[in-house]
Amino acid sequence: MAVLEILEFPDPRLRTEAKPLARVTDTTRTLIDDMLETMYEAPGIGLAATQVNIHQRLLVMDVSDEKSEAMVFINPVISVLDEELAEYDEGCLSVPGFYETVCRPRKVMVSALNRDGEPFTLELEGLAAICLQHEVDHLNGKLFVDYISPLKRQRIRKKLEKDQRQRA
Ligand code: QAP
Ligand code: CO
Repeated sequence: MAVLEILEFPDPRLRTEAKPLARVTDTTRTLIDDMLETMYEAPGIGLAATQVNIHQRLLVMDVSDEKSEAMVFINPVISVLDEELAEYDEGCLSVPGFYETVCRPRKVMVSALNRDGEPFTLELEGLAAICLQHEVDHLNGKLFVDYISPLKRQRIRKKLEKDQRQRA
């Protein structure tokens, strides 16, 4: 297992649209295990392959308190079950140190493949529904900062660019 490097906003590679996986292989499962280790180590509740510069439609999350309920979604497809929106102060491992309120549908259905390549369908609400939508956005090259004001986004960009320069 390995902890992978996480891309940070405004890295243009975060804007890449991920491609569906044609099949789920041992290589996929190694990537899943590395992504879970990377997420738990951060620590975070969700991580999309895009964030570790792998442009495949794959994400992991664990919204449980005990951090004992790893979920894996390969080629996920979301449909909205309830148009009612829920507000949440979202963060992102690719936007470290910043949290902003985002509104998203509160209840969704997701169809995906599991780590064995078998299809499943699940209804999610609460934090799991929010997190899943946030992670699927990553696979489409979208970030939570795209939902906030351009002024706030610019402020975040400047601060992270400065942090990244100081580290380099
Ligand atoms: C996405 O985000 C999410 O700024 C997952 O300094 C978050 O795991 C979806 C993290 C909230 C819905 C609601 C963020 C860790 C982790 C930071 C994360 C940080 C350290 C974010
Ligand atoms: Co994120």
